[in-house]
Amino acid sequence: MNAQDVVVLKEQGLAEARQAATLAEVEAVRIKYLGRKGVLQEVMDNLKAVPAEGRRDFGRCANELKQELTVLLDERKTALAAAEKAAGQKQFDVTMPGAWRSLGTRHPVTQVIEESIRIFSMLGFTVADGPDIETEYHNFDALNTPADHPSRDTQDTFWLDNKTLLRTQTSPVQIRVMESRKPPIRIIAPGRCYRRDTTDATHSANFHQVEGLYVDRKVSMADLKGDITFFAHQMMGPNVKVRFRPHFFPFTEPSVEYDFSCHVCGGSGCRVCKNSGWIEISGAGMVNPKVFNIVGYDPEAVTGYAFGMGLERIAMIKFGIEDIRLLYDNDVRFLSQFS
Ligand code: 2U9
Repeated sequence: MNAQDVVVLKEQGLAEARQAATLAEVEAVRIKYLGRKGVLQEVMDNLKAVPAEGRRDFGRCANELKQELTVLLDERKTALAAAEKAAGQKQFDVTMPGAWRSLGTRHPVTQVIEESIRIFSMLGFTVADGPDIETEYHNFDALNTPADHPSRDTQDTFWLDNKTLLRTQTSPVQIRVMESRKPPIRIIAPGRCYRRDTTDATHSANFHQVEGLYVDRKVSMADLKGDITFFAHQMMGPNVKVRFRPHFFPFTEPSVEYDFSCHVCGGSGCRVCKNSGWIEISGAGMVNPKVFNIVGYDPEAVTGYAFGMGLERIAMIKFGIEDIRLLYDNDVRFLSQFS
C-alpha cells in the first residue's frame, strides 16, 4: 500500500459519505472508515511496511483521510438531522378539527340602541350626544321640573355638588341642541342615565334611554302616534298594536304613556303581560310651550313632540330577560345567547 492507495481510499470514503441518505448510513460509513477495525486503522497498520522515503507522504495522506472524512461526516449528520426533524414536524393529522376563534356578541342593550338608531334614521332622525355630568339647569329647570319636584331629591338624583349631577334622563341633550340650533329639529339621544334606585329585578341605578325630539311647524300628536307605531312594528314585529293613555310629565303637555300589545301571546293574555295583553313601554307627549320659551323658541310658531324610553326594559321584553341585573353581570354564558 502506498500514499496513492490511501488517496483512493479517502475519495471512496468521501463519496460514500456524500451518498449516505440517512443518519444510520452516515454512521455506517463512519464505522467502516474511522472505526476501531476500519479502513483508517488498516492504513495505519500498513505504515510500518512503507519504505522510509515514502512514509512521510503516506502519513500525511492517512491524516487527510481522517480529517476530511470526519468533517464531511459531521456535516452530513447535521444536515440529515435537521431534515428529519423538519419532516417530522410536517406530519399532522388533517382530520383534526380546526382551532376556531370564538366571535364575541353585541350586548343586548347595544343591539337595542343600534336598532333604535336604524329605525329612527328611517324617519329622518339623527343622533345627538351630551355629557353624563349635567347642570341642575339642563336636567331639571329647563325641562319645567318644579323646584320642589321629588325627582330632584337626593333620594332620586346623584348630586355631585349644589349645581351638578349625573343626568337622570337624556332630556338635557335635547335642551342643549335647542339652545344651539334653530328648528326644525329631529334628533334622538341615546345614552346612560343615573338614578338613586335600589337595585332589584327591574331597577338599576345606571340604565340607558333613547329620547327623541321632533320640532317643526305643525308637528302634531298624530305624528307622534304614527312614528311610535312605526317604531313598535320595526322593533317588535309587524303585528304589534300600540295604545296611548293620558299621563302627566312637566316637560310635555299633553302627555301620554304607551303600551305595546304583548308580543308573546299576541294580546290574548299570558304570564309575560300578566294576562292584560299589553306591556307598558314608555312615555311621550307634545313639548310643553314653557320649555320652548326657556330655550328661546316661539311656541306660537313651532310645535314638537318628545318621547323617552328605557332601553333595558325594551331589551328585556324583546329577548325575554327576566332580571335587569343579568344585563350588568357580564357573564359570557348569558351574553353569548344574543348573537
Ligand atoms: C325635551 C322635552 C320633552 C322626554 C320624555 C318621557 C316622556 C318618558 C321615561 C321613559 C322610561 C323615562 O326611562 S324612563 O324611566 N320617559 O316617559 N320622556 S316625554 O320629553 C322631553 C325631553 C326633552 C326638551
